[in-house]
Formats: sequence, structure tokens, C-alpha cells
Amino acid sequence: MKVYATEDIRNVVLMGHGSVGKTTLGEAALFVSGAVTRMGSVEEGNTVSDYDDDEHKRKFSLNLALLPVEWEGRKINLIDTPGYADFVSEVICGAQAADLALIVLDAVSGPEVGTDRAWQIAERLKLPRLIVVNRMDRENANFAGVLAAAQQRWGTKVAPLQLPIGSHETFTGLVDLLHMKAYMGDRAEEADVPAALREEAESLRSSLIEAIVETDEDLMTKYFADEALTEEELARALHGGLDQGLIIPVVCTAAAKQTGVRRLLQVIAASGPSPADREPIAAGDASLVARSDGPVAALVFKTAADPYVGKLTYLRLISGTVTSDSHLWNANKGADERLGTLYLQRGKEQEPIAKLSAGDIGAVAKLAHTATGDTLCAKEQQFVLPGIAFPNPVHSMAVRPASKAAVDKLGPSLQRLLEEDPGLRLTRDSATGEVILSGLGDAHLDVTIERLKRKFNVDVELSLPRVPYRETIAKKGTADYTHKKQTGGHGQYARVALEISPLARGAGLQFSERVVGGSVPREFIPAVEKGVLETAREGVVAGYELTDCQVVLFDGKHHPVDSSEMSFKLAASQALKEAVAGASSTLLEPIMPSGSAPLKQTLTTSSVTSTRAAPRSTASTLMVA
Ligand SMILES: Nc1nc2c(ncn2[C@@H]2O[C@H](COP(=O)(O)OP(=O)(O)OP(=O)(O)O)[C@@H](O)[C@H]2O)c(=O)[nH]1
Ligand SMILES: [Mg+2]
Repeated sequence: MKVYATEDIRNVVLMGHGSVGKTTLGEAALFVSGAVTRMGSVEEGNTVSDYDDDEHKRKFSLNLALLPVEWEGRKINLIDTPGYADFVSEVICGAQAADLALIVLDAVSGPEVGTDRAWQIAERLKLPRLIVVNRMDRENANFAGVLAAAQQRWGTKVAPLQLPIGSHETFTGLVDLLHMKAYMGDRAEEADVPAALREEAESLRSSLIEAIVETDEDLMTKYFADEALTEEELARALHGGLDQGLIIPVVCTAAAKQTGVRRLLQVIAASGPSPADREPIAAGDASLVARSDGPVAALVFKTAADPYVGKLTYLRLISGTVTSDSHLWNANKGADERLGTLYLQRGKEQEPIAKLSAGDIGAVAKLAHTATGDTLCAKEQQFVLPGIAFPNPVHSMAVRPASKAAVDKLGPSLQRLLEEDPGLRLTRDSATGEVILSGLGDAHLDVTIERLKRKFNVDVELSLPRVPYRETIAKKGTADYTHKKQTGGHGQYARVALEISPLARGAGLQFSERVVGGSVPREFIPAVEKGVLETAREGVVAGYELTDCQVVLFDGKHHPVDSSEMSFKLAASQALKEAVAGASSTLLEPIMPSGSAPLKQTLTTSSVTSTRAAPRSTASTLMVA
């Protein structure tokens, strides 16, 4: 593909609820533009976008995919994203690299939960929007109903740019309301507006013109002066209004049949914003605009692992020009990166390209230090672009290697998956010692586990994270335990008497001694303490750490030959267990830090203060070598 100038680039993210036809729309765009010679389908598992085995298996998208097409002198970088909620990080990454959001609606169900999620992301990133009512060939397709629902949800700036001709089996084309022409079939053959639709088209056109006029003062003046408005003027104002988010045009398609797809590409090419139309991006004190002669600044919006070229880094060039075989500086990591070949990425395929103009999207392989959200720039002129904000994980499972072979491979393999998937988190729960994998839902973790197996042949088991309960006591207890093994040869002997008493919540476990007369020689007291602390850590009653009590060694006995540190440690351990057994042991459940709803109290009145027993949220992050 040739190198396109910034003004001729369109970065367009496909967003919306699951299963509304985003991937199919991308596939149809590739097909009608000639980028592919055969149209694949999600059912057959041969679309360019859903190339991952897990996507084939599930028949829905899990990753974002780049689908660049050329149309009417423009390079349209379509970015397909998943509709399934668990994979929203991919949607956020895709939207971060785009200048226009295509909000895809189903022609029967209209706006849905996933649509609202997509809308919020586009709103937060201030992305101009275009609404596509797809699957018009379905039974009960209802363009007018969907349009009304969209206007109700998002206001009058939602305006129809097209009127479908027919629906379901009779959906054969559409009327372009701006030019008042009909475009028939998958090849969008130009025709007159069908007489039966003329009246409806006229009335819709006037509401479209009103919506366009409202975005442009000069045009407003002419309009109210009843002066005629030319199509060029309207097209220019539509472009401006769309770019500023003042108007949200609605078009219609049946992607599976490619009907309406050529006109959609035409609308994007003619009216969609180019990177040069976007607001300057603040990077520290600097303010960057999409100029190829400007300083180099690129945002990394995706990291993928390719079986052939290895780690792939997707970047959106905010400013400047980047060429193959050059060096860039990772401003976040403070490290040099050698860029090998620059690629145009289409699905899983790479096509080498010489350079990228400002505003364009490309990929490079094998960067050493760079992760999603980083900025690449020139070492001499450094910028840090605003990073990418990801939602906090909501679903956590403990992960364990399922076989000996998996033990060493687990850490590095999970790290690789974390690089690719910013929605994942890996932590170690300092309270239970478990490795916790967190994500945006159970499907998210299931897919991650399958990828571990498929990509790295690592078998793991997932289980609900252990709640870091604690054990404590509700009343005083004592125990006097003798450990004795004297069956000839070097025997073992130690007698330990302990007293335990409850302490305030959060006090932890405290050990002290008030041995008199050397009943327990000084050198063995540390062994007693060690025995007490180890047993407390393992838990006495239910295997949870014993806490918030005072343990006092107050008496004991030793044997001049058979006593040793080991025998006193063992005796201390047993003595503690016996003391707890008589002191009304209690299970404590962690409570969330203040301000969050406390978990239900366990058996007794007292509950853990957050200082001693670390609730899950304070778990430390695991660094895998
Ligand atoms: N009848 C009809 N079916 C369509 C059309 N477009 C897509 N489909 C079907 O709708 C289903 C979902 O299509 P996808 O392209 O996977 O939808 P998606 O929005 O990418 O779904 P997610 O990846 O889950 O977000 C598939 O069975 C498609 O064949 C269309 O225009 N008409
Ligand atoms: Mg899809």
C-alpha cells in the first residue's frame, strides 16, 4: 500500500454490543475495497479480523484487529473490537487509536448494554461518532424504530443521513438524503429515489439539513434567510459538525450481503475526520498536532504476540514521520528502541511499508522495552503522551500450575500474556501466599487459561481465592506439654508450659516469657518462640494464621542430654495447639477497608481490623523473573 498523507487518513474504530456484525462489516469493507478477494464469515471462521483460534472456537471477537482499506483516495484504518464485556480493554485500546467511532447497532434490537458501554468510551475520549444500523436484512428489522431509540438516548444531534429501501428480504439499497440519490444492491448502483419513498425521504432530509445547519453559523444565517444551500456547503458543514461531535449521522447496512457498505466507506472518506482535524494532544507542556514535519510522537495502543514475528507493537503516530530501520526513544521506560521493518497490519498479516505519516497506524516487531500505553519519540525531543486508562479487574481466581512441568514456565508465560492484555492483573496475596489472576470476567480468565495452554503449553488450575481468614481466641488458655523420645541413643526431651490470652483486634501475635529459675534454659527460649510462631502461621484449628493473642512461656523443663532446640520447638508447637483448644478459638473474616461495605461477621462479635490481617486489596504485585 502506498504512503498516505495525513489528510487522507481515516482512523475508524468499530464499537458496539456483541454480535451486531462489527467483524462482518469490517470483512465486507475489505471485500468491496478489494483488499481481500473472498468475503469470509464468522460462522466459517475465516474472517480477517477474528483470526485467533479462541475466536474461531467462540465465534466472537476477543481482540482488536486492524483492517486497513483504501477507498476514494483515502486510507481507512478500520479497527474492529470485541463486543463482549470481558474484553473491553481491547475496545479502549482501539478507541484510543481512532479519530471516529462507528457505533454499530442491530436493526432489530437497537441500542443495547454493550452499545452504552461503547458510547461511554467514545464520550470519554471525545470521539466523533457515526451510527451504523446493521443487519437490515433480518426479519423485523426496523430502521425508524432504531433511529427513534437512538435519538431518545443520545438526543437530536442523532440525524439520519440515509433511508433504507425496504427491510428484511426487501432491503435492496438506500437513499442518500444529502444528495437525494438511491444506491442499490451490494454494488451501490446509483438510481433515482423510489417514488414511494420520496415524501419520507424529503421530510427526513429536511430534519437532516436542520441538524447540519445547527452546526454552522454561516449556514444558519443563510438557512433562515431562506437562501438555497448547496450540497457542497452541506457536505462541508456535515464534515465539520461530525468532527466536532455536533451531529451524529445514521446510516444503514446489511454487512453480510455488503449492502450499504460502499456508501458507508464513501461517508467515512468524504465526511469523516482525518487526524489533521483532531484537537491538539497535550504531552506535558507540548501540544501535538498531526503534522508529518512535526516532532515524532507515537502512542503504543496494542501489544500482540505473533507466532512468526514474535512480539508485535501497534502504534498510532500522533505527530511526525517514522521510517523503517530507525531508532526511537521509549519516553516512559527511558530506553532506546530499534525499529526494524514497519508494517501495515491487516488481521494477522503484515505488509512491509517504508514509512508512516503523522496520524497513521502501523506495527513493528520485537521492541525490547515497550508496552501498551507507552510513548515512542525522538531521543532529542521527548514527549510522554497521556497513557491509556483501563478498568480495574472485577474477577479474581487463584492460579496454580497443574503439573511439575508447568511450575517454571507459569511465571514467564503469564508475563507474556499480561503484556498482550492490559485488562489482566497478576498479584500475590501476601495473606494466603496464592498467586491471583484478575480480569474483567470469567470468560476473560477462561480465555487466558486456554491461551496459556495453546501458546505456551502450560497447564494450570483455577480456583476461588482463599479468603484470608484468621484464627484467634476468645478467652485465656494454658497448656503444659512434654515432648519425650528416650528410647536409647540420643533422645529428645522438652517440657513447655504456655499461657495464652486474647488481645485487641489488630494487635497481632505477641510472644513473651516469664521463665524463672532457668526451668527452660535461655538458649532454648528462641526455639520455643520459633515453634509458637511457625505453628501460629500455619494455623491451629482451620489452617488460618492465629493472631491477636499473647503467648507467654511461663514454665518448662529440660534434660541435660536429650534437650535440643528441635525438641523445644516441637514441644512449644504442641503446647500452643493444646492451649488454643481450651481457649474458645474463633475464625475471623477480613473486612474491606473503611468506606467499603464490611463482609459478614463470622462466629463471634469481633472482626479483623484492616491493619493486621491483610484483606485482598492490599496484596503485593508478583514480579516473575
Ligand atoms: N443477517 C445478517 N447477519 C449478519 C449481518 N452481519 C453480521 N451478521 C451475523 O451476525 C452474527 C454476528 O456477527 P459478527 O460480525 O461476529 O458480530 P460482532 O459485532 O463482531 O460480534 P462480537 O465480535 O461478539 O462483538 C454472525 O452470525 C454474522 O454472520 C448482516 O448484515 N445480516
Ligand atoms: Mg466481532
